[in-house]
Amino acid sequence: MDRKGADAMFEAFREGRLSRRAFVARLLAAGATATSVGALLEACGRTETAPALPDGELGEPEKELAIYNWSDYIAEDVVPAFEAETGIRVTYDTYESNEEMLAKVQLGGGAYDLVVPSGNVLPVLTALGLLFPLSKRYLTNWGNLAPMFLDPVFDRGNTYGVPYQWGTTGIAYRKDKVAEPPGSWAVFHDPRYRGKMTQLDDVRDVIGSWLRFGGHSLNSTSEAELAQAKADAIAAKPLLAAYLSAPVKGPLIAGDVWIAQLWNGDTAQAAVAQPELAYVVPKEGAAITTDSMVIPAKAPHKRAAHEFMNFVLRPDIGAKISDFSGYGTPNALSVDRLTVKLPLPSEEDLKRLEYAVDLGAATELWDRIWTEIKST
Ligand code: N2P
Repeated sequence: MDRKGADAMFEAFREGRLSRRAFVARLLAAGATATSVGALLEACGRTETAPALPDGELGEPEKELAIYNWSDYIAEDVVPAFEAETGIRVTYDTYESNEEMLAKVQLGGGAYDLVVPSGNVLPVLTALGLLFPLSKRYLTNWGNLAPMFLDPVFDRGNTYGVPYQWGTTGIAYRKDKVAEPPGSWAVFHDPRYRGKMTQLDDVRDVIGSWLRFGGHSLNSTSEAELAQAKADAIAAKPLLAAYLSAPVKGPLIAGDVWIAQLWNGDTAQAAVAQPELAYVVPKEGAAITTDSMVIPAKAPHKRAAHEFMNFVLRPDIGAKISDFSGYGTPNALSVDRLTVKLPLPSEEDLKRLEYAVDLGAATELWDRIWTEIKST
């Protein structure tokens, strides 16, 4: 192999256009030893760090794919590029909460091939037998994922999910409308901003914020702590214009809402249109979330879903998605390509951030409290 050929091959491998298997085969054919191949893989940042996944054979990719994802969570040109490259026709629907998605997946027998639950919801789907285990053989770009996103507590061995994007829950605010940056969840008790504030329409984020405000874990199952969080949420309610998730971007941009509990990425998207928007993670701490791509057990196009997952795992595609969404990429090879730099969370960041986990039997108590908060 000449120098130019070798360079092109390395580039193709790094970009994810050449599979690990093909790359290794070509290196060996060119006379490389197993040890030097290992060293090269390491140098390319594509070593296998994840535990072994199941590896079922799924045949040829189907010609269709139905994706159900959070709203405003993908760059516009990603799906058309995937369709053009693979000839797979994609239908793409969106949701605003995990609960909305869960309800559809529970009801719909095979309506969707790929959905994107948050870390705390993935175990719920698996416990209900609603997910199909990944087939690693089709995820040739798997090695691009940063180690911190592998083998998460909510999906041991990455059996079901491919990390898609990560983000935090904080406070979006209009610099031109508020006296000082709202550095505490207490701002939602501040009568100066009556009617100009919103919290997310999200059971985990709202109750979680008030738990953190009270100095507790946002995964608390203590009745006393939850009772206090409920009281704090209800005290904030008369000051709120609404419980509103991603669609709050419009009112924030227009100036109808000044302070919103919101996710970092959606805030960044709104800030493109409204430079007066800023984002803060309150001092009491907040949620960090990884959303993962998973395949429903009844999905009719499982092989096509794997094709899409592998496409997203490409460094260029991962960067494109984050550049649009404002959320972080779990792809170690995408981070450097971002136009707006969003580094992986540091140790320091992680001290104030907490992952929501599945609440198990306490889910019912949380749901009851949420219903009471919303109906008060
Ligand atoms: C995209 C919202 C996805 C973030 N609009 C929720 N974790």
